[in-house]
Amino acid sequence: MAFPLQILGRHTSYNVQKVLWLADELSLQYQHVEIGGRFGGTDSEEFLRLNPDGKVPVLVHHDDVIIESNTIIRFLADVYGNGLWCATEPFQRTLTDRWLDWSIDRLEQVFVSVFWGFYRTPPENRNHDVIASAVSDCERCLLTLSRELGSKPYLIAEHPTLADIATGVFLHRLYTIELPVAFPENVLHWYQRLSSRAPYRQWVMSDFSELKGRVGY
Ligand SMILES: N[C@@H](CCC(=O)N[C@@H](CS)C(=O)NCC(=O)O)C(=O)O
Repeated sequence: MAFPLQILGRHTSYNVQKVLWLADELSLQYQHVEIGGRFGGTDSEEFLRLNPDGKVPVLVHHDDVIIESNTIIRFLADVYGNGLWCATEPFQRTLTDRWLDWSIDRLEQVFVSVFWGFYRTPPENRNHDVIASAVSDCERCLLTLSRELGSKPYLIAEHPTLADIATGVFLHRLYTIELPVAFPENVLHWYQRLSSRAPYRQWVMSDFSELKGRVGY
């Protein structure tokens, strides 16, 4: 029998990690299928029928197909989260939504410049000026997060929400890619708090070394 909940996508993708992290926080039963990257499969007709963009993650929930990582985590939080991961009241909801938007519009952009420019590019092809400028951009984003964290344990509440998932998924790689990226104290403590959560350790802190020097998917 097909699983009512399937998560499709390689676990080394930070976008897939957001979904796996939340699914485990919610103690959901699901089937995880590794697709994309070295596993291939994103250009098959079957997969393109699920996501015409050929990207992971994809969530199959009964007969519904949901794509885009932030849309998927919003959906899971709405259906299974009991209001803990994302509020339903319109104003309260903006407090998580704006971090989800910011994570794509700002943090992911600068993270990708560092991660692809440095980690996924072979040393002889790296452009050090571009990398240095991308690291400064990342550090500015970490300062933004630091200001929001203030003395709070998580971004918008005393407990983690979707805001922490959409942004916190980038921290581990930024902290461990052998390139000095300055972590403000608040952000470091937040990263340590996230690291104490089993789903973060299992998915976000998983080995990503197969991506080193790998310029294609
Ligand atoms: N905005 C999309 C981006 C999806 C995306 O670019 N996924 C990448 C992995 S992070 C992908 O599918 N790459 C092709 C592959 O892994 O084969 C989302 O948030 O889900």
